[in-house]
Amino acid sequence: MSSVILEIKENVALITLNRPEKLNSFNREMALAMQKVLDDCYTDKSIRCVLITGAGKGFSAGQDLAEVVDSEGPGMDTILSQHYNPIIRRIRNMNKPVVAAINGVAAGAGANIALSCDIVVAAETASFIQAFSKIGLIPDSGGTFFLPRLIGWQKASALMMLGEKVSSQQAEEMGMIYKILQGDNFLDQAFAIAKQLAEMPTQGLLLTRQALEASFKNTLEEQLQEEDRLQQQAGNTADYREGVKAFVEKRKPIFKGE
Ligand code: LHQ
Repeated sequence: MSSVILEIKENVALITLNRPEKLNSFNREMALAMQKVLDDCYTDKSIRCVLITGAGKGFSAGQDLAEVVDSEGPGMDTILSQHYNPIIRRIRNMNKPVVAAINGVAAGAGANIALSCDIVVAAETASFIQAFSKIGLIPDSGGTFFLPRLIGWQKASALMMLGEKVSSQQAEEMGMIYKILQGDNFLDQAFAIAKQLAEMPTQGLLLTRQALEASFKNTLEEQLQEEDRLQQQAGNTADYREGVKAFVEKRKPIFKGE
């Protein structure tokens, strides 16, 4: 069985991290498989939303620690540049929205891969751990970028230094994730969100991501100009024309992601 499974249905790509006996921790093979699957999602025009989840009881426990103590395993000089950074870049540059469905514990790089997604939803039993400090490492996979922006510097600093486990309820309260999906049909509910996004104007969603990213480095004046520039691009899409036309004609729009 592959360590990363890709299933495509109803224009949604469901990516399942699949080493459940190791809490879906990443070894080199799995990191490269994840990159390949993300590339496939990028190039497949029929896919309009990507949904990432984990098999079994966890989402991902981050790096497979057995691999880093193996003398044959990848060295510290390659793990980030060859394994995790390419995954984070692929998620952030994905040409469709990316949703993380956190089904259980998300630790280390597993937690930060989750936080790099556009929307993060979690099961009631999920949890998040910046586990790096406990083994003498710094948070990676974009964690030092995303976490302070999501929950503020102080909380990020404490969670990263103490390595405390955060429940999905705490994560929702502090704004680390979008929300908890209550009940036992967690993946179905997460899939429904992904399907909703897959039916929306994809280009507008991507331009929204771009505007949000730009806002962290811009002044208000620069951001107003950026919104103007991006809105003109959005206004040039076929989906915008369809959205307005459907509203005026009092019917449901049919968006094509163009
Ligand atoms: C694991 C792992 C794991 C292998 C559970 N590896 N087997 C970047 C640069 C370079 C080097 C290193 O890494 C990085 C990026 C990183 O991600 S660093 C952070 C690495 N991750 C961690 O430190 C987390 C380690 N895991 C844990 O602390 C716990 O497993 C958590 C809190 C995630 C879950 O605890 P439990 O729910 O109690 O599960 P468990 O500990 O019993 O784990 C279940 C099995 O999974 C167990 O195997 P076993 O054969 O004993 O049943 C664990 O050994 C295995 N596993 N995490 N990262």
